[in-house]
Amino acid sequence: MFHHTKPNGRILRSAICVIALCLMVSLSHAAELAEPITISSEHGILDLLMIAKAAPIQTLSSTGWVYVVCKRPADGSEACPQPADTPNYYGGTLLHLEKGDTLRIHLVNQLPPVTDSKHALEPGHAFLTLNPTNIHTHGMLVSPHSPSADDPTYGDNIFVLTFNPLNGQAVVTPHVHSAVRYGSTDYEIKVPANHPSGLFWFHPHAHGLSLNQVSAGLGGIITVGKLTDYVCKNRACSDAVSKIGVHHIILKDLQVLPSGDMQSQEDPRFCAPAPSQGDAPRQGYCPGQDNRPSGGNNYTQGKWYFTLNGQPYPTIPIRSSGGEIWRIANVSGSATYDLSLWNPVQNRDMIVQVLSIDGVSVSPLAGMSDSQKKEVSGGKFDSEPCPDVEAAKPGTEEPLCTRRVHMMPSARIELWGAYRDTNDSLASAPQGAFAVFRQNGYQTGPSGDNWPTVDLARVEFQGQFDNSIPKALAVNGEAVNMANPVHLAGDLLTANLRVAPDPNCKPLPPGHMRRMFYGVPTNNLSAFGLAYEEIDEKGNVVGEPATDVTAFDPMKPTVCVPLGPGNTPVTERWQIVNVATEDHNFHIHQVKFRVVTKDEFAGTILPGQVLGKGVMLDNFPIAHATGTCGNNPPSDPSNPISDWRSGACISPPITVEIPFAIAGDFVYHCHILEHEDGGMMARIRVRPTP
Ligand SMILES: [Cu+2]
Repeated sequence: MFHHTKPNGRILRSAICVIALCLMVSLSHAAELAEPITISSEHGILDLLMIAKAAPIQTLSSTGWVYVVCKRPADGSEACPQPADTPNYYGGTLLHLEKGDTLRIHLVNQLPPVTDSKHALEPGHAFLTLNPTNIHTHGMLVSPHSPSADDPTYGDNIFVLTFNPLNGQAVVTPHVHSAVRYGSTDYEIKVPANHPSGLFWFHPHAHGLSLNQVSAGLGGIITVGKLTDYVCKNRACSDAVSKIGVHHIILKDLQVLPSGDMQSQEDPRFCAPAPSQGDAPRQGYCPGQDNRPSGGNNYTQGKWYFTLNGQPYPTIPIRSSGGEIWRIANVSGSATYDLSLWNPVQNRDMIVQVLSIDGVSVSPLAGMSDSQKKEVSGGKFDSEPCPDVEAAKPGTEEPLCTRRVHMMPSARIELWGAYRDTNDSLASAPQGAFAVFRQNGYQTGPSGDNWPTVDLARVEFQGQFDNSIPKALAVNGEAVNMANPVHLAGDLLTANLRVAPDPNCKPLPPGHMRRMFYGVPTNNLSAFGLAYEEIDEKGNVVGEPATDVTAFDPMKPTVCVPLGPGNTPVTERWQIVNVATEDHNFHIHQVKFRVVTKDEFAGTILPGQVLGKGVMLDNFPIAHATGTCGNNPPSDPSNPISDWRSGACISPPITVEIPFAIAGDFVYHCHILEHEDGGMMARIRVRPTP
């Protein structure tokens, strides 16, 4: 849901932007997709200087906020060497780590004040205009530690804010809810030896400004280990990998106003959802529309860019005979992508193989129905059999294929695609064969947003088919290990023991579940919130039942989870219920979880036949409710939760199983950052056993 900004909403203007506008020329849209700037660890360490600042975006003729990243200068200076060709920092940097590495980040805040933040206008939130920031390593299974007497560093900890001293002194109110620092903050993040190889990302997590900072361009990706750690596990496949190309694809979007300034308080209604008949094809952006008739802003002559590594509508030539693996991350603040590879000659979306979801390689079992596969993937795609592949024996791993992927903000998915003929068989591409990598657009429910349709890239098939390429890649799935991360907990023992035990932190009784409601508070329809209750094995509420959702209270942890005996992982089941009439995106830090299928939950799946462990997620779409969900006047005692209990508001709960292995304080929230900033977040505490 989008809440209107004022029609004459203030816009970012900075000297740098004016200069950039004068100097910039529009770059060719036919540019070939470039890989992100990549910085790799050496000898087990990646020690970085990371400066968050405003910078021109030459590809988009505007200015964004970017991370300038380099290896930390030996002299301790807070400036990165300036290369002759200014790198496209907006596209996003790739940080490459190996398992067991240490990532050190000296984060410097040089951001300008934010002038269009919605939440800075709320009582007690003026400090947000100073644009404080921090950093989160999304999907990484690492400690969120706080500094201690002998270690001044932070782990993957969001309860710290770094202010730019040039922007002035913050008036600290309880809403700051974090350690307050000026200038810089040092992070040290140890990657466990048993961490999965895969694709992760990093972004700021300053509550109230997350949308602004991510939308303006602050975000990059992290890879752990090598693709060959999970692609592949047999000789035929390994031989083929060398013939397969790889691209890392960072999906970002930026709203550029008619003035040329970017808008950090992203407006989902910037463009019409789809082009009208006769409009030019939307290649890399959609044109702004005039929303004044409906009380919004006039974006005519503005452009909403949807880029790959910062490039609008690049060309992706597929030169390898084995096609390409695409490692895709949705680094948008709020946009949901519904992606496909459209073959205009065949008049359909091409089929591709799914290798990993949310940074963990998949190992689904044969014998699952297509609907079960959809369930365990969190509804991220509709699977279909991979072409020309013999059916696997039940109980063995089976490749996953699809034609469309649904990626809400923060989702990652790794795909293998190659040219295929009209039978979907791998084949040599005819001369001039191409496909369009497309955002098909998506409506996130009756009160949700209508994310626009945009063509993202032109994909040109040039490679000759090679018979040695297998019909499907044999994936060495790591998800099953992550479903019971006992080795990971062993790696993290020292970090976990730094956290003080809490005798008041009681384990959930066997068979009980925590239930989380996602919705809009009845007393504040412009906010977002969560509610909590515990249920027993029969589904009856234990203790205080949830009555209404409430916005984020950073000082009050909703849940405390003690680790198991000897600080081993402890697995809980949570029920997620969306009582809003728009989709949300459940995300929790410091863990991976699996979706428990309806059949497994109902006990119709035999023990030992647990299907879902082959897919582990860190975010998944929670589809909107239908029926009557609190659409009554506020004076009415009815609210979405009571409507859900009465059956008027229809929303089947989704059960997830979460193995907790990492101690500390962190959060779970909706990863549509407009919603997170609006309060759809809660604090969780995990404590070691004494
Ligand atoms: Cu949401």
